Amino acid sequence: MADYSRDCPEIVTQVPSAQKERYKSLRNLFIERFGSEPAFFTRAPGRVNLIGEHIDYCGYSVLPMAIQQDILIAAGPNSDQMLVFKNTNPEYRDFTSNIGDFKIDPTNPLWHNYILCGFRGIVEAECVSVPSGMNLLVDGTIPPSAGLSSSSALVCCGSLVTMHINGLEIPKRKLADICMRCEHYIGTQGGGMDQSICFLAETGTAKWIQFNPIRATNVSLPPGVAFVISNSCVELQKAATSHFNIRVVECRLATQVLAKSKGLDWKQFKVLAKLQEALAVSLEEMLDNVENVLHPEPYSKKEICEILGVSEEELNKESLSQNTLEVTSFKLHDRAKHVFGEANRVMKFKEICDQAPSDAAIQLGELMSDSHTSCRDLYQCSCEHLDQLVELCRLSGSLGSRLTGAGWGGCAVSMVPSEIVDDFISKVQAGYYAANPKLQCRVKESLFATEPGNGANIFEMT
Ligand code: ADP
Ligand code: NG1
Ligand code: MG
Repeated sequence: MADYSRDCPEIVTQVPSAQKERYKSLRNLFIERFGSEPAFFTRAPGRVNLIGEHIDYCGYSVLPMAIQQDILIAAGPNSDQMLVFKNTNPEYRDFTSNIGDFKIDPTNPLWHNYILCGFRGIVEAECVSVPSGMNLLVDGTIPPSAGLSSSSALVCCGSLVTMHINGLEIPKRKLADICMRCEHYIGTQGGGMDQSICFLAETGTAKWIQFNPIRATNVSLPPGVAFVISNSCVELQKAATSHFNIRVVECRLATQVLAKSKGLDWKQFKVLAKLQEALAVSLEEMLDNVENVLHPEPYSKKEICEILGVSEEELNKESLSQNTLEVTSFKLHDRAKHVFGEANRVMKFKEICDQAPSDAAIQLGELMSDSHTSCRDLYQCSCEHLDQLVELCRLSGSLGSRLTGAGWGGCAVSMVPSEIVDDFISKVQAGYYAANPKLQCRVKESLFATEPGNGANIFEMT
Protein backbone atom coordinates (compact mmCIF):
# COMPACT_ATOMS: atom_id res chain seq x y z
CA MET A 1 0.00 0.00 0.00
CA ALA A 2 1.58 3.33 -1.05
CA ASP A 3 2.13 5.90 1.70
CA TYR A 4 0.87 9.22 0.34
CA SER A 5 1.24 11.18 3.56
CA ARG A 6 4.72 12.67 2.95
CA ASP A 7 5.96 15.37 0.54
CA CYS A 8 2.53 16.92 0.01
CA PRO A 9 2.38 20.70 0.04
CA GLU A 10 -1.02 22.32 0.74
CA ILE A 11 -3.47 22.04 -2.10
CA VAL A 12 -6.10 24.67 -1.25
CA THR A 13 -4.67 28.17 -1.09
CA GLN A 14 -5.27 31.85 -1.88
CA VAL A 15 -4.80 33.50 -5.27
CA PRO A 16 -1.34 35.15 -5.36
CA SER A 17 -1.74 38.94 -5.53
CA ALA A 18 0.17 39.26 -8.84
CA GLN A 19 -2.41 36.95 -10.45
CA LYS A 20 -5.60 38.50 -9.05
CA GLU A 21 -6.50 40.42 -12.23
CA ARG A 22 -6.34 37.27 -14.39
CA TYR A 23 -8.60 35.38 -11.98
CA LYS A 24 -11.03 38.30 -11.83
CA SER A 25 -11.39 38.48 -15.61
CA LEU A 26 -11.86 34.71 -15.80
CA ARG A 27 -14.51 34.98 -13.09
CA ASN A 28 -16.31 37.72 -15.06
CA LEU A 29 -16.15 35.67 -18.24
CA PHE A 30 -17.51 32.65 -16.36
CA ILE A 31 -20.48 34.71 -15.16
CA GLU A 32 -21.05 35.91 -18.75
CA ARG A 33 -20.87 32.38 -20.20
CA PHE A 34 -22.69 30.40 -17.46
CA GLY A 35 -24.86 33.03 -15.74
CA SER A 36 -23.53 32.18 -12.26
CA GLU A 37 -20.44 32.73 -10.06
CA PRO A 38 -17.64 30.13 -10.25
CA ALA A 39 -17.28 28.25 -6.95
CA PHE A 40 -13.47 27.96 -7.16
CA PHE A 41 -10.45 27.78 -9.50
CA THR A 42 -7.95 25.04 -10.19
CA ARG A 43 -4.52 25.70 -11.67
CA ALA A 44 -2.00 23.23 -13.12
CA PRO A 45 1.41 24.29 -14.48
CA GLY A 46 3.28 23.11 -17.56
CA ARG A 47 6.81 21.81 -17.11
CA VAL A 48 10.21 21.81 -18.69
CA ASN A 49 12.23 18.63 -18.43
CA LEU A 50 15.89 19.50 -17.79
CA ILE A 51 17.16 15.98 -18.43
CA GLY A 52 15.79 12.42 -18.68
CA GLU A 53 13.89 12.22 -21.96
CA HIS A 54 11.74 9.25 -22.96
CA ILE A 55 12.81 7.21 -19.97
CA ASP A 56 9.95 7.73 -17.49
CA TYR A 57 7.86 5.07 -19.25
CA CYS A 58 10.87 2.74 -18.98
CA GLY A 59 10.78 3.17 -15.18
CA TYR A 60 13.80 5.52 -14.89
CA SER A 61 13.96 8.78 -12.97
CA VAL A 62 13.73 12.23 -14.60
CA LEU A 63 14.56 15.81 -13.63
CA PRO A 64 11.92 18.42 -14.57
CA MET A 65 10.69 21.69 -13.07
CA ALA A 66 7.31 23.41 -13.30
CA ILE A 67 7.07 26.60 -15.38
CA GLN A 68 4.91 29.69 -14.90
CA GLN A 69 2.62 28.95 -17.88
CA ASP A 70 -0.46 27.01 -16.85
CA ILE A 71 -3.99 25.78 -17.34
CA LEU A 72 -6.48 27.66 -15.17
CA ILE A 73 -10.07 26.51 -14.75
CA ALA A 74 -12.96 28.44 -13.22
CA ALA A 75 -15.45 25.86 -11.99
CA GLY A 76 -18.93 25.52 -10.62
CA PRO A 77 -21.31 22.59 -10.04
CA ASN A 78 -24.54 22.11 -11.99
CA SER A 79 -27.51 20.11 -10.82
CA ASP A 80 -28.39 18.73 -14.29
CA GLN A 81 -25.76 15.95 -14.29
CA MET A 82 -24.09 17.68 -17.23
CA LEU A 83 -20.46 18.14 -18.13
CA VAL A 84 -20.18 21.57 -19.79
CA PHE A 85 -16.67 22.68 -20.80
CA LYS A 86 -15.93 26.06 -22.41
CA ASN A 87 -12.63 27.69 -23.32
CA THR A 88 -11.45 31.30 -23.47
CA ASN A 89 -9.73 30.40 -26.76
CA PRO A 90 -12.43 30.16 -29.49
CA GLU A 91 -10.33 27.55 -31.34
CA TYR A 92 -11.40 25.09 -28.65
CA ARG A 93 -15.12 24.53 -29.19
CA ASP A 94 -17.70 24.16 -26.40
CA PHE A 95 -18.35 20.63 -25.16
CA THR A 96 -21.52 19.36 -23.48
CA SER A 97 -22.44 15.83 -22.43
CA ASN A 98 -24.61 13.98 -19.92
CA ILE A 99 -22.34 12.50 -17.26
CA GLY A 100 -23.52 8.99 -18.14
CA ASP A 101 -22.88 9.37 -21.88
CA PHE A 102 -19.38 10.77 -22.33
CA LYS A 103 -16.74 8.96 -24.39
CA ILE A 104 -12.99 9.59 -24.59
CA ASP A 105 -12.10 9.30 -28.25
CA PRO A 106 -8.43 8.33 -28.90
CA THR A 107 -9.00 8.52 -32.67
CA ASN A 108 -10.01 12.19 -32.50
CA PRO A 109 -8.35 13.65 -29.40
CA LEU A 110 -10.11 17.02 -29.21
CA TRP A 111 -9.23 19.20 -26.21
CA HIS A 112 -12.16 18.28 -23.96
CA ASN A 113 -11.01 14.63 -23.98
CA TYR A 114 -8.05 15.55 -21.75
CA ILE A 115 -10.38 16.97 -19.10
CA LEU A 116 -12.53 13.86 -19.42
CA CYS A 117 -9.40 11.76 -18.73
CA GLY A 118 -8.94 13.58 -15.40
CA PHE A 119 -12.66 13.31 -14.61
CA ARG A 120 -12.77 9.58 -15.36
CA GLY A 121 -9.53 8.94 -13.41
CA ILE A 122 -10.94 10.43 -10.18
CA VAL A 123 -14.43 8.97 -10.54
CA GLU A 124 -13.02 5.46 -11.05
CA ALA A 125 -10.20 5.64 -8.48
CA GLU A 126 -12.48 7.02 -5.76
CA CYS A 127 -15.59 5.02 -6.81
CA VAL A 128 -17.77 8.15 -7.06
CA SER A 129 -21.20 6.67 -7.83
CA VAL A 130 -23.07 9.91 -8.59
CA PRO A 131 -20.58 12.58 -9.66
CA SER A 132 -21.64 16.21 -9.60
CA GLY A 133 -22.33 18.00 -12.89
CA MET A 134 -19.61 20.54 -13.75
CA ASN A 135 -19.53 23.90 -15.54
CA LEU A 136 -15.94 24.70 -16.49
CA LEU A 137 -14.25 27.62 -18.18
CA VAL A 138 -10.66 26.87 -19.22
CA ASP A 139 -7.89 29.41 -19.83
CA GLY A 140 -4.50 28.13 -20.96
CA THR A 141 -1.10 29.83 -21.43
CA ILE A 142 1.11 26.78 -22.14
CA PRO A 143 2.11 26.62 -25.84
CA PRO A 144 0.23 23.51 -27.02
CA SER A 145 1.96 20.49 -28.60
CA ALA A 146 5.37 21.94 -27.78
CA GLY A 147 6.75 19.49 -25.21
CA LEU A 148 5.83 21.69 -22.23
CA SER A 149 3.07 19.32 -21.18
CA SER A 150 -0.07 21.28 -21.92
CA SER A 151 -2.01 18.03 -22.26
CA SER A 152 -1.11 16.73 -18.81
CA ALA A 153 -1.76 20.12 -17.22
CA LEU A 154 -5.26 19.88 -18.66
CA VAL A 155 -5.70 16.31 -17.36
CA CYS A 156 -4.38 17.22 -13.88
CA CYS A 157 -6.47 20.39 -13.72
CA GLY A 158 -9.55 18.38 -14.73
CA SER A 159 -8.86 15.82 -12.01
CA LEU A 160 -8.49 18.54 -9.35
CA VAL A 161 -11.80 20.11 -10.38
CA THR A 162 -13.50 16.71 -10.19
CA MET A 163 -12.00 16.00 -6.77
CA HIS A 164 -13.00 19.34 -5.24
CA ILE A 165 -16.47 19.58 -6.74
CA ASN A 166 -17.29 16.13 -5.34
CA GLY A 167 -16.05 17.02 -1.86
CA LEU A 168 -13.04 14.68 -1.98
CA GLU A 169 -9.60 15.27 -0.47
CA ILE A 170 -6.81 13.37 -2.16
CA PRO A 171 -3.10 13.87 -1.36
CA LYS A 172 -1.01 15.27 -4.21
CA ARG A 173 1.12 12.15 -4.58
CA LYS A 174 -1.98 10.02 -4.96
CA LEU A 175 -3.37 12.49 -7.50
CA ALA A 176 -0.13 12.16 -9.49
CA ASP A 177 -0.43 8.38 -9.28
CA ILE A 178 -4.04 8.45 -10.54
CA CYS A 179 -3.34 10.98 -13.31
CA MET A 180 -0.24 9.27 -14.69
CA ARG A 181 -2.49 6.43 -15.78
CA CYS A 182 -5.44 8.51 -17.02
CA GLU A 183 -3.75 10.00 -20.10
CA HIS A 184 -3.62 6.38 -21.34
CA TYR A 185 -7.41 6.65 -21.89
CA ILE A 186 -6.62 8.95 -24.80
CA GLY A 187 -4.09 6.51 -26.23
CA THR A 188 -0.61 7.90 -25.35
CA GLN A 189 1.24 5.37 -23.23
CA GLY A 190 3.50 7.86 -21.42
CA GLY A 191 5.19 7.55 -18.05
CA GLY A 192 4.44 9.68 -15.00
CA MET A 193 6.84 12.60 -15.37
CA ASP A 194 4.33 15.25 -16.44
CA GLN A 195 1.66 14.47 -13.87
CA SER A 196 4.17 14.02 -11.02
CA ILE A 197 5.87 17.36 -11.53
CA CYS A 198 2.52 19.04 -12.15
CA PHE A 199 1.36 18.12 -8.64
CA LEU A 200 4.63 17.91 -6.70
CA ALA A 201 6.53 20.96 -8.00
CA GLU A 202 7.53 23.66 -5.54
CA THR A 203 8.65 27.22 -6.25
CA GLY A 204 12.41 27.64 -6.49
CA THR A 205 13.45 24.03 -6.98
CA ALA A 206 13.67 21.48 -9.75
CA LYS A 207 12.67 17.95 -8.76
CA TRP A 208 14.27 14.57 -9.17
CA ILE A 209 11.26 12.33 -9.82
CA GLN A 210 11.50 8.59 -9.20
CA PHE A 211 8.78 6.07 -9.96
CA ASN A 212 7.26 2.95 -8.40
CA PRO A 213 6.32 4.57 -6.09
CA ILE A 214 6.41 8.23 -7.15
CA ARG A 215 8.90 10.28 -5.12
CA ALA A 216 10.00 13.89 -5.68
CA THR A 217 13.30 15.18 -4.25
CA ASN A 218 14.42 18.83 -4.38
CA VAL A 219 17.37 19.55 -6.67
CA SER A 220 19.35 22.78 -6.22
CA LEU A 221 20.41 24.13 -9.58
CA PRO A 222 23.79 25.92 -9.70
CA PRO A 223 23.81 29.65 -8.98
CA GLY A 224 24.48 32.09 -11.82
CA VAL A 225 22.58 30.25 -14.55
CA ALA A 226 19.12 30.65 -16.06
CA PHE A 227 17.02 28.24 -18.09
CA VAL A 228 15.70 29.62 -21.37
CA ILE A 229 12.98 27.92 -23.40
CA SER A 230 12.75 28.38 -27.16
CA ASN A 231 9.92 26.89 -29.19
CA SER A 232 10.76 25.66 -32.69
CA CYS A 233 7.03 26.19 -33.43
CA VAL A 234 6.94 22.81 -35.17
CA GLU A 235 3.91 21.14 -33.56
CA LEU A 236 3.23 17.47 -32.99
CA GLN A 237 0.03 16.40 -31.29
CA LYS A 238 1.08 13.24 -29.49
CA ALA A 239 -2.31 11.55 -29.15
CA ALA A 240 -3.16 12.08 -32.84
CA THR A 241 -0.05 10.32 -34.19
CA SER A 242 1.79 7.08 -33.45
CA HIS A 243 5.32 8.57 -33.13
CA PHE A 244 5.24 8.46 -29.34
CA ASN A 245 3.71 5.01 -28.89
CA ILE A 246 6.12 3.48 -31.44
CA ARG A 247 8.99 4.48 -29.13
CA VAL A 248 7.15 3.04 -26.10
CA VAL A 249 6.63 -0.22 -27.97
CA GLU A 250 10.24 -0.36 -29.22
CA CYS A 251 11.44 -0.07 -25.60
CA ARG A 252 9.00 -2.78 -24.52
CA LEU A 253 10.18 -5.11 -27.28
CA ALA A 254 13.84 -4.39 -26.44
CA THR A 255 13.03 -5.32 -22.81
CA GLN A 256 11.41 -8.57 -23.86
CA VAL A 257 14.09 -9.63 -26.35
CA LEU A 258 16.80 -8.91 -23.73
CA ALA A 259 14.81 -10.77 -21.05
CA LYS A 260 14.40 -13.80 -23.32
CA SER A 261 18.16 -13.82 -24.07
CA LYS A 262 18.80 -14.01 -20.30
CA GLY A 263 16.47 -17.01 -19.93
CA LEU A 264 13.79 -15.00 -18.11
CA ASP A 265 10.01 -15.30 -18.60
CA TRP A 266 9.86 -12.38 -21.06
CA LYS A 267 6.11 -11.80 -20.74
CA GLN A 268 6.69 -10.66 -17.15
CA PHE A 269 8.82 -7.74 -18.36
CA LYS A 270 7.37 -4.57 -19.87
CA VAL A 271 9.92 -1.91 -18.90
CA LEU A 272 13.73 -1.77 -19.05
CA ALA A 273 14.18 -0.66 -15.41
CA LYS A 274 12.36 -3.77 -14.13
CA LEU A 275 14.63 -5.97 -16.24
CA GLN A 276 17.71 -4.22 -14.85
CA GLU A 277 16.34 -4.78 -11.35
CA ALA A 278 15.76 -8.49 -12.03
CA LEU A 279 19.27 -8.91 -13.47
CA ALA A 280 20.72 -6.88 -10.55
CA VAL A 281 23.34 -5.20 -12.75
CA SER A 282 24.49 -1.61 -13.34
CA LEU A 283 23.43 0.69 -16.18
CA GLU A 284 26.88 0.15 -17.76
CA GLU A 285 26.29 -3.61 -17.72
CA MET A 286 22.87 -3.07 -19.32
CA LEU A 287 24.65 -1.10 -22.06
CA ASP A 288 26.99 -4.10 -22.56
CA ASN A 289 23.93 -6.33 -22.83
CA VAL A 290 22.55 -4.07 -25.55
CA GLU A 291 25.79 -4.38 -27.53
CA ASN A 292 26.05 -8.15 -27.03
CA VAL A 293 22.43 -9.12 -27.61
CA LEU A 294 20.72 -6.61 -29.90
CA HIS A 295 21.71 -5.82 -33.49
CA PRO A 296 21.75 -2.19 -34.69
CA GLU A 297 19.69 -2.93 -37.81
CA PRO A 298 15.90 -2.69 -37.42
CA TYR A 299 14.05 -5.87 -36.41
CA SER A 300 11.12 -7.04 -38.50
CA LYS A 301 7.98 -8.11 -36.67
CA LYS A 302 8.56 -11.64 -38.00
CA GLU A 303 12.06 -11.77 -36.50
CA ILE A 304 10.79 -10.62 -33.10
CA CYS A 305 8.03 -13.25 -33.19
CA GLU A 306 10.64 -15.93 -33.95
CA ILE A 307 12.94 -14.81 -31.13
CA LEU A 308 10.11 -14.71 -28.60
CA GLY A 309 8.42 -17.84 -29.98
CA VAL A 310 4.98 -16.30 -30.48
CA SER A 311 2.49 -15.71 -33.28
CA GLU A 312 1.93 -12.18 -34.63
CA GLU A 313 -1.49 -12.11 -32.93
CA GLU A 314 0.06 -12.94 -29.58
CA LEU A 315 2.79 -10.32 -30.02
CA ASN A 316 0.12 -7.72 -30.86
CA LYS A 317 -1.71 -8.60 -27.65
CA GLU A 318 1.34 -8.80 -25.36
CA SER A 319 3.47 -5.92 -26.58
CA LEU A 320 1.86 -3.52 -29.06
CA SER A 321 -0.63 -0.67 -28.66
CA GLN A 322 -3.76 -0.08 -30.73
CA ASN A 323 -2.04 2.51 -32.94
CA THR A 324 1.16 0.49 -33.51
CA LEU A 325 -0.40 -2.77 -34.77
CA GLU A 326 0.52 -1.93 -38.37
CA VAL A 327 4.18 -1.09 -37.66
CA THR A 328 6.45 -3.70 -39.23
CA SER A 329 9.98 -2.60 -38.32
CA PHE A 330 11.39 -1.77 -34.87
CA LYS A 331 14.75 -0.34 -33.79
CA LEU A 332 15.63 -2.02 -30.51
CA HIS A 333 19.40 -1.51 -30.16
CA ASP A 334 19.47 2.28 -30.55
CA ARG A 335 16.36 2.90 -28.44
CA ALA A 336 17.63 0.79 -25.52
CA LYS A 337 21.08 2.38 -25.81
CA HIS A 338 19.50 5.83 -25.51
CA VAL A 339 17.43 4.81 -22.47
CA PHE A 340 20.33 3.39 -20.43
CA GLY A 341 22.64 6.28 -21.42
CA GLU A 342 20.00 8.88 -20.56
CA ALA A 343 19.16 7.21 -17.24
CA ASN A 344 22.88 7.46 -16.41
CA ARG A 345 22.96 11.16 -17.36
CA VAL A 346 20.07 11.88 -14.98
CA MET A 347 21.99 10.27 -12.10
CA LYS A 348 25.12 12.27 -12.97
CA PHE A 349 23.12 15.52 -13.27
CA LYS A 350 21.60 14.96 -9.83
CA GLU A 351 25.00 14.08 -8.34
CA ILE A 352 26.64 17.23 -9.74
CA CYS A 353 23.78 19.40 -8.40
CA ASP A 354 24.20 17.78 -4.95
CA GLN A 355 28.00 18.04 -4.85
CA ALA A 356 28.13 21.51 -6.46
CA PRO A 357 31.73 21.45 -7.76
CA SER A 358 33.10 24.80 -9.02
CA ASP A 359 32.55 23.83 -12.68
CA ALA A 360 29.04 22.40 -12.01
CA ALA A 361 27.33 24.52 -14.67
CA ILE A 362 29.81 23.44 -17.36
CA GLN A 363 29.42 19.76 -16.50
CA LEU A 364 25.61 20.01 -16.42
CA GLY A 365 25.61 21.83 -19.76
CA GLU A 366 27.64 19.02 -21.33
CA LEU A 367 25.19 16.43 -20.02
CA MET A 368 22.28 18.39 -21.51
CA SER A 369 23.98 18.59 -24.90
CA ASP A 370 24.86 14.87 -24.82
CA SER A 371 21.21 14.19 -24.05
CA HIS A 372 20.16 16.06 -27.18
CA THR A 373 22.66 14.15 -29.33
CA SER A 374 21.28 10.87 -28.02
CA CYS A 375 17.66 11.97 -28.59
CA ARG A 376 18.57 13.08 -32.12
CA ASP A 377 20.71 10.14 -33.24
CA LEU A 378 19.64 7.12 -31.19
CA TYR A 379 16.06 7.90 -30.28
CA GLN A 380 15.34 9.88 -33.46
CA CYS A 381 12.78 12.09 -31.72
CA SER A 382 14.06 15.46 -32.93
CA CYS A 383 13.47 17.17 -36.27
CA GLU A 384 15.46 19.43 -38.60
CA HIS A 385 14.16 22.77 -37.28
CA LEU A 386 14.62 21.75 -33.66
CA ASP A 387 18.19 20.58 -34.34
CA GLN A 388 18.93 23.93 -36.00
CA LEU A 389 17.46 25.77 -33.03
CA VAL A 390 19.49 23.72 -30.52
CA GLU A 391 22.66 24.42 -32.52
CA LEU A 392 21.85 28.13 -32.66
CA CYS A 393 21.28 28.19 -28.88
CA ARG A 394 24.75 26.71 -28.34
CA LEU A 395 26.34 29.21 -30.72
CA SER A 396 24.47 32.01 -28.90
CA GLY A 397 26.22 31.27 -25.62
CA SER A 398 24.33 28.48 -23.83
CA LEU A 399 26.31 26.06 -21.66
CA GLY A 400 24.07 23.25 -22.88
CA SER A 401 20.91 22.93 -24.98
CA ARG A 402 18.56 20.08 -25.74
CA LEU A 403 15.07 19.29 -26.91
CA THR A 404 12.59 18.94 -24.05
CA GLY A 405 9.45 16.82 -23.84
CA ALA A 406 8.51 14.22 -26.40
CA GLY A 407 10.15 16.08 -29.32
CA TRP A 408 9.61 15.74 -33.09
CA GLY A 409 9.24 19.52 -32.82
CA GLY A 410 8.35 21.68 -29.84
CA CYS A 411 10.81 23.31 -27.48
CA ALA A 412 14.49 23.38 -26.66
CA VAL A 413 15.76 24.21 -23.17
CA SER A 414 19.12 25.96 -22.72
CA MET A 415 21.23 26.58 -19.64
CA VAL A 416 22.59 30.10 -19.98
CA PRO A 417 24.91 32.16 -17.73
CA SER A 418 22.55 34.68 -16.04
CA GLU A 419 24.59 37.70 -17.09
CA ILE A 420 24.19 36.95 -20.81
CA VAL A 421 20.49 35.97 -20.88
CA ASP A 422 19.36 39.15 -22.67
CA ASP A 423 22.12 38.85 -25.24
CA PHE A 424 21.34 35.14 -25.71
CA ILE A 425 17.66 35.87 -26.28
CA SER A 426 18.47 38.64 -28.84
CA LYS A 427 20.77 36.30 -30.76
CA VAL A 428 18.26 33.44 -30.85
CA GLN A 429 15.50 35.85 -31.85
CA ALA A 430 17.62 37.20 -34.70
CA GLY A 431 18.80 33.76 -35.82
CA TYR A 432 15.56 31.76 -35.65
CA TYR A 433 12.50 34.00 -35.42
CA ALA A 434 13.29 37.31 -37.14
CA ALA A 435 13.59 35.98 -40.68
CA ASN A 436 10.13 34.42 -40.70
CA PRO A 437 7.09 36.71 -40.04
CA LYS A 438 5.00 33.71 -38.90
CA LEU A 439 7.57 32.95 -36.20
CA GLN A 440 8.38 36.58 -35.41
CA CYS A 441 4.80 37.35 -34.34
CA ARG A 442 4.94 34.42 -31.88
CA VAL A 443 8.34 35.29 -30.39
CA LYS A 444 7.04 36.64 -27.07
CA GLU A 445 5.38 33.38 -26.04
CA SER A 446 8.03 31.23 -27.78
CA LEU A 447 11.33 32.50 -26.36
CA PHE A 448 11.59 33.20 -22.64
CA ALA A 449 13.60 32.59 -19.48
CA THR A 450 11.89 30.52 -16.80
CA GLU A 451 12.27 29.66 -13.12
CA PRO A 452 11.09 26.66 -11.12
CA GLY A 453 7.41 27.31 -10.37
CA ASN A 454 4.77 25.91 -8.05
CA GLY A 455 2.67 22.75 -8.45
CA ALA A 456 -1.08 22.45 -9.00
CA ASN A 457 -3.49 24.11 -6.60
CA ILE A 458 -7.10 24.88 -5.83
CA PHE A 459 -7.80 28.56 -5.30
CA GLU A 460 -10.65 30.17 -3.48
CA MET A 461 -11.33 33.85 -4.21
CA THR A 462 -11.40 36.16 -1.20
P1 ADP B 1 2.05 18.84 -25.11
O1 ADP B 1 1.59 18.06 -23.93
O2 ADP B 1 3.49 18.63 -25.44
O3 ADP B 1 1.72 20.29 -25.02
P2 ADP B 1 0.17 17.19 -26.59
O4 ADP B 1 0.12 16.86 -28.03
O5 ADP B 1 0.36 16.06 -25.65
O6 ADP B 1 1.30 18.30 -26.39
O7 ADP B 1 -1.16 17.95 -26.17
C1 ADP B 1 -1.64 19.08 -26.88
C2 ADP B 1 -3.15 19.14 -26.83
O8 ADP B 1 -3.58 19.60 -25.51
C3 ADP B 1 -3.77 20.14 -27.78
O9 ADP B 1 -3.93 19.59 -29.09
C4 ADP B 1 -5.11 20.43 -27.12
O10 ADP B 1 -6.06 19.41 -27.42
C5 ADP B 1 -4.78 20.34 -25.63
N1 ADP B 1 -4.56 21.70 -25.10
C6 ADP B 1 -3.40 22.33 -24.85
N2 ADP B 1 -3.59 23.59 -24.37
C7 ADP B 1 -4.93 23.77 -24.32
C8 ADP B 1 -5.81 24.84 -23.92
N3 ADP B 1 -5.34 26.03 -23.50
N4 ADP B 1 -7.13 24.64 -23.99
C9 ADP B 1 -7.62 23.47 -24.44
N5 ADP B 1 -6.88 22.43 -24.83
C10 ADP B 1 -5.55 22.57 -24.77
P1 NG1 C 1 4.92 15.66 -23.63
O1 NG1 C 1 5.91 16.15 -24.52
O2 NG1 C 1 4.53 16.67 -22.60
O3 NG1 C 1 3.66 15.13 -24.27
C1 NG1 C 1 5.66 13.06 -23.19
C2 NG1 C 1 5.14 12.12 -22.11
C3 NG1 C 1 6.08 12.04 -20.90
C4 NG1 C 1 7.50 11.71 -21.34
C5 NG1 C 1 7.93 12.69 -22.44
C6 NG1 C 1 9.29 12.36 -23.02
C7 NG1 C 1 2.72 11.92 -21.71
C8 NG1 C 1 1.54 12.52 -21.07
N1 NG1 C 1 3.86 12.61 -21.62
O4 NG1 C 1 5.57 14.41 -22.77
O5 NG1 C 1 5.60 11.04 -19.99
O6 NG1 C 1 7.61 10.38 -21.76
O7 NG1 C 1 7.00 12.73 -23.52
O8 NG1 C 1 10.28 12.37 -22.03
O9 NG1 C 1 2.63 10.85 -22.28
MG1 MG D 1 1.38 15.94 -23.77
